[in-house]
Amino acid sequence: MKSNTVALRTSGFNTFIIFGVGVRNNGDIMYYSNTPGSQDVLLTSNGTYVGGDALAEKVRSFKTGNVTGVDRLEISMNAQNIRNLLANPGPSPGTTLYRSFKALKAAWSLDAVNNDDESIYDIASTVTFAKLLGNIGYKYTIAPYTNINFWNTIKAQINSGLAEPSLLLDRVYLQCYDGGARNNPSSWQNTLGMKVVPLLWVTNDSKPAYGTTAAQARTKFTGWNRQSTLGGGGYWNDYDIEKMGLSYTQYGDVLKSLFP
Ligand SMILES: *[C@@H]1O[C@H](CO)[C@@H](O)[C@H](O)[C@H]1NC(C)=O
Ligand SMILES: *[C@@H]1O[C@H](CO)[C@@H](O)[C@H](O)[C@H]1NC(C)=O
Ligand SMILES: CC(=O)N[C@H]1CO[C@H](CO)[C@@H](O)[C@@H]1O
Repeated sequence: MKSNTVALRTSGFNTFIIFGVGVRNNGDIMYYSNTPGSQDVLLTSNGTYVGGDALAEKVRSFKTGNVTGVDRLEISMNAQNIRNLLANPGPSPGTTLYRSFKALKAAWSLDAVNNDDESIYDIASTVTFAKLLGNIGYKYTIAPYTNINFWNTIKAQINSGLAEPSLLLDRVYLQCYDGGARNNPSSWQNTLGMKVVPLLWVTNDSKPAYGTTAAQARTKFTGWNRQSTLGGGGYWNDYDIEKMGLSYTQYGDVLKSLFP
């Protein structure tokens, strides 16, 4: 909500994951601010977009602004309320849940929904929800830090019967910081049978020990990419880049040069 959108879209990145939205117990979607200086915004109400034109314009500008490298926008969410809503009233196109995601996709010109479940891990509802999103036209991605068996199971079920380039679960972003600091992208790639995109945390004052300068990120991505070819690389998160006075261009250049 507060980010420098021009710097973001002109610094070499091709995908943004907007963190984080959540589904309320009635199926409405909320955009949680997570940062000082902005407030939660209700994005959909009873299946209609109510997040405002200014915010929609801002999000759409990532892909449409004059000079941009961005061709993919994702929203990131957890699994709160999904199991209950899929049990009642269910996954049909008439439900508020379905209509909410359809309305938000149109308003924000979204390409994918990212599942950042870090606690619920319910296989059946996760797979059903991914397929619901696929019916609306979204791609589905995950951002695990642990529990590889869960992710491998849902990946197999979500992509069952599908092949490149039509995979529904088409990207894996792997947290390689904080709880996922010991993750090795190569071993996740072996288990999942698909490429992963490791994420590093930029220099920050929240958990400084996990901070990574652009130069350190280059070293890490290079080492992993040598072990087995990665699907790309990425960072958590843009708020820290601005707060810490870091350079989008420096972090973006690392990705452009290693993953052209
Ligand atoms: C919610 O939307 C549906 C479909 O447009 C409509 O039939 C219903 O009246 C709405 N409910 C409320 C409380 O506005
Ligand atoms: C787009 O941006 C470039 C570089 O800043 C500028 O030269 C050009 O005039 C702009 N085009 C439009 C249509 O605004
Ligand atoms: C690796 C790194 O740059 N970590 C930084 C994270 O943020 C804190 C606070 O500014 C720095 O002290 C660390 O050096």
